Amino acid sequence: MGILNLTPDSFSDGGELAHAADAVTRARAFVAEGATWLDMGAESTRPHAAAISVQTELDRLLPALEAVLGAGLEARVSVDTRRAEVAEAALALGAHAINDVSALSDPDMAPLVARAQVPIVLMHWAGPAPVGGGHGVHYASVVDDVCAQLAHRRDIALAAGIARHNIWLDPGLGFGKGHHHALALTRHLGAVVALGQPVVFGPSRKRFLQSIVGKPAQGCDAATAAVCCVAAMQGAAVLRVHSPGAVRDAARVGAALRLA
Ligand code: HH2
Repeated sequence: MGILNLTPDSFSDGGELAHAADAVTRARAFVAEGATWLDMGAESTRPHAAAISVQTELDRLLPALEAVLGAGLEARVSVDTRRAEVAEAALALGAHAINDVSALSDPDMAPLVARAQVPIVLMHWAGPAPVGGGHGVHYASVVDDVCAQLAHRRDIALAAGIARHNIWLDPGLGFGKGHHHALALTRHLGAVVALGQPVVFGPSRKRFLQSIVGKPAQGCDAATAAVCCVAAMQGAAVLRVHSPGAVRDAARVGAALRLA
């Protein structure tokens, strides 16, 4: 899954896709590199990102989404939003899935997705500290706690009428998790897979990788590929990354190792 951030302020690629045509160019390149999903988001979740209105999110998202959907690419498109109003507009344009980092915080999201019969990613996000932060969030065991909370969100989605196969789970690396939490969730991703839903894994260029390899975000695609291999080996279904070409072979190796 290739990330298309339509934001001026995302932590690794903010401002790169200012026009719909830029999004189409990058989407086409991602598909040529092997991406089968494109994830389009218009609100950054990095620490201290400015809060934006629904209208600003729609204004950034819809022209680019329409252009990407109309480009005839061999890929499906998910929309990264926590707002049902934005999700509804995106689904009306033809988006194929919703990626909700807040796991149904908007009460209108679950009924909307149930009616639309599309996949929704429910991501784990503990506490107020988003990407890169884990300070102040206490876990008895990060793996057990994340699994229990994801299972709970899955049950809420099921009760709202979302089909089981349309509920995808994501441990939410960086969202209320520090370095060691990210490593533990990567090493033990199989526990999330064992919940029985498709698992999305989003380590791309995140701070735990930056600190391991001592490089800024843009220098972390090889490190991203390394952890994606480990995730694929444990059965991750979708790898959400900024550089799908760098990750595709690593994911294939991981998937092959899983069968060895
Ligand atoms: N991470 C980010 C945003 N959305 N969605 C899922 N399902 N999983 C993730 O790990 C995830 C996500 C943060 O990364 P990015 O989109 O690159 O940054 P920003 O939030 O600054 O736009």
